[in-house]
Order: sequence, then structure tokens, then C-alpha cells
Amino acid sequence: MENIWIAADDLRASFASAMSAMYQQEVPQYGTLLTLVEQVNNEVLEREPALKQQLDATDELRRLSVERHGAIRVGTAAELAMLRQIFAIMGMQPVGYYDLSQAGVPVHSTAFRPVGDRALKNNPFRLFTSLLRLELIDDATLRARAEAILAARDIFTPRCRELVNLHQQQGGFNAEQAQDFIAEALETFRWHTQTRVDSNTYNALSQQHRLIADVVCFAGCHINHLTPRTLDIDRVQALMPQVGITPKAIIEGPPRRRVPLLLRQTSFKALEEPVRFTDRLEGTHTARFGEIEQRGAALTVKGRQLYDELLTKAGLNSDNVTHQQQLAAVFSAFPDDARTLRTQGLAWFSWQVTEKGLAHPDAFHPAADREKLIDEGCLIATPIVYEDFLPVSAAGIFQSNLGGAEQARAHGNASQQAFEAALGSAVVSEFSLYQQKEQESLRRCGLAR
Ligand code: OOG
Ligand code: NI
Repeated sequence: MENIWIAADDLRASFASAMSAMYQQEVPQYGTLLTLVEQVNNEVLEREPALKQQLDATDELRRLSVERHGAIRVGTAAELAMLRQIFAIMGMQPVGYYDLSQAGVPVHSTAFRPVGDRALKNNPFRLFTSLLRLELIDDATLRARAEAILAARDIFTPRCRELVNLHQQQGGFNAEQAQDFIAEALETFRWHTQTRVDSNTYNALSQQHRLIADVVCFAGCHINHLTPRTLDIDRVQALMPQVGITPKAIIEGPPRRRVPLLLRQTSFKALEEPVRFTDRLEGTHTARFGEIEQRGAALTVKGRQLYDELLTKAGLNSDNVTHQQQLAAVFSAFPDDARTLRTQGLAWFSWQVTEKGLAHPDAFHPAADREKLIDEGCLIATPIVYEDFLPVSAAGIFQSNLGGAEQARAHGNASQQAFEAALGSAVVSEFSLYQQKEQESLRRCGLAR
């Protein structure tokens, strides 16, 4: 009899849930945040039955309660390449390239995430994964020291490596191996109070950039935050202080909209946690924090250009109320109704024939007037959810956890090629994924060939 392997979607769901349980133990405030987000989401669904119906109709309600992303940072190409193999087993591909050096953060990144429609609905867990750019350390001696420390560590357990090989040989895991794999893979992301360096080395690396110390000095690449998805980020941000959590000042991303765009995010400051050095001295390290996000429509290249342009124009304000007002004013140039977003080609949509439409099959052909079909109640179009990240927002999140402007010192050129060489594969273009998804939905409706 043939073996029945555990599905990649199930592996990912189990892994995400194990990671969430571990992080709740490690950082109790994350558990508090989860409860608050769930409470606000329930309020929103009660208050907005139309939204609830839309989420239900597109089969997205189910994923809401388990939806989160995390972030990790690694130090070497070999670590990144191994992560790629581990996440591939869980049905996660590297999507997108983010250069954060422009914003003063010495890393470049991708997001490992599921790409298929079904996979996203089953469990959309994603990990924002950054590779440290040691070439941006200008002190050659210190750079060599960091390289040597990284070369001497293995952030994966021997059993994890064995299981990855086994998966490659046999093409899957049975139930027992799956459980084993999740437990072993989780070890890589655990927090360690014991560092792998003496206090002098830690301080020297930290002075160069705090992120460098975070990546280089530990035995693993600890998960540094997990982010639940909320339906009303302004409300959660306002309620955070009531549950003892101080949010960062500014909500990153676009302003509040009738048709939510892309991604809005806010975080709470990293905890100052005790650590021990190899010379037995004690100190503290700040790396781990919490974040929430609200997801909206994925934008086309044209829409994204407009978004980037308006975001730059709006600039930054130090308090959120002023910042949101300023954003709202500047973003009045961005259409805020689904029809204009469609007809101007600013956002991606998923198209679906209605019951009524099914009775008029002749009306559906590539030259048909889609907006007219919508008006006649024969067709509906739902914005496709943005599943990725935003480099400017990500830089804001990084920075709020690094403190001091003196840390803004990286200045490398974007180097997607170098990143892909380290990763051992190309990254998938997020734009082509959204375009494909819209195109497939049009084809299913008979509106495209
Ligand atoms: C990643 C920060 C970026 C996001 O949601 O944009 C991020 C990090 O701090 O490692 O998580
Ligand atoms: Ni994040």
C-alpha cells in the first residue's frame, strides 16, 4: 500500500500553532494582544454584517482566527538556504524581495508564504525572513569576527537536518515524522538567555548595529514577533494601553479607507530581556516585540506606484492623529471605491458569476462589459487580499525596536541577485501572483481566455 503523507498545509498549520504557543509562553504580552484582537474582530463582524458575509462568501472568515505572520533574521547564506528547504516542506515559497538598507537597516529580506488560493485559505502563515548584510560592517576585524562566530554555529538540530533529507528522499512525512519535524524545526526559533559570545564581543557588535548583535550572538534565530490580523487596527491601537501594552507612535502604511489598501501595521516596543554572556557577565537584550496588522486590497503596479508616491508626499509625523490626518488628506488622490479601483486598474480583483449570472451564460465572453454585468447583478468582484509586506513599513517596525537614530547607518545597494544566490533560488514576484489570480478568476467566469 502506498504511504499517505501529511499535507504541506497541515504541516504549516501545526507549525504555526506550535510557534504561537511557544511565543505566548515566552512573551505573555503576545497572548494578551491575541485576546484583544479577537475581541475587536468579533465586534467588527457584529457591527458590519456585510463584511462578515463577504469574508464568509470568499471563505476567508475561517483563516482570520489563525492568521498571523512572524519575523526572523539569519546571518549566513547557508542558514537562509536551509530555511528555504524547511519552509518548502510546509508549503511556503520565498515571495518578494525587500531591501531595507536604504532605510538604514543592514538586511535584505523575503517572505516565506503559501502562494496557492487553497493553501492561503487553509492557513496563510508567513515569515518575514531577513539576511544580515555583514558587508555593511565597515570595521574589517569586527566583520571577520562576526563571520567566524556565525560559521561556528548550527541553528538547526541534527534531527531536523535528518528529517529534511528524509523528506527529500521519500517525498513526504507520515504522521509521526510530521510531529517530530515540527518539534525539531521549532527549536531553531526558540529564545536563548545564554548568548554564544562574551560581553565585549556583544557590545562591539551592538555598537556597530544592534541588529548585528541580535543575529550573531545567539544559538538560534529566535522568532522576534508574531502578528495577528485585525479587522480594525485603529480600534486595537486605541485599546492597547487599557490592557497594559504601549503601541509604537505611528500606524504604518496607508490611512483608514472604505476599501482598505495593502497593509496597515503597528507594534509594541521590544522587551528588555536578561541575557548571560560566556564570560559570566549579565546584560540585557531587546529584540522581541509584538505587532498587529490589518490587510486590504493588493495593488497593481500602477496602484502601487501611486501608493508609494502619496506615502512619500505625506511624510512622517510624530503623533498618530496628525499623521493619519495628513495621510488621509494626501490619499484623497487615491480612489476609494471598488469601481474606480477596477476601472483605473489600481487594484486586483477576484471575479465571480452570481446565481443570476449563471442563467445568462451568453453574457460572459472576453469582450463583455464587466461593470455592466456587475450592475445587472450577474457578476461580483472582490478585492484580492494583499498577502505581502511593505518595505517602508517594515523599516519603521525595525527602527521602532532599535531606538536611536545613530543606528541608521547602513547604505548598501539593493542586491536581489546576491540575495537569491544566498537563498539558492529566485524569489517569486508577488505582482505576478496577484495578476495570475485575477486572470484565473476571469477565465473561470468566461471573461478571459
Ligand atoms: C522584521 C520587521 C518587518 C513587518 O511586518 O513588516 C516586519 C524584523 O524586525 O525582523 O515584520
Ligand atoms: Ni511584522
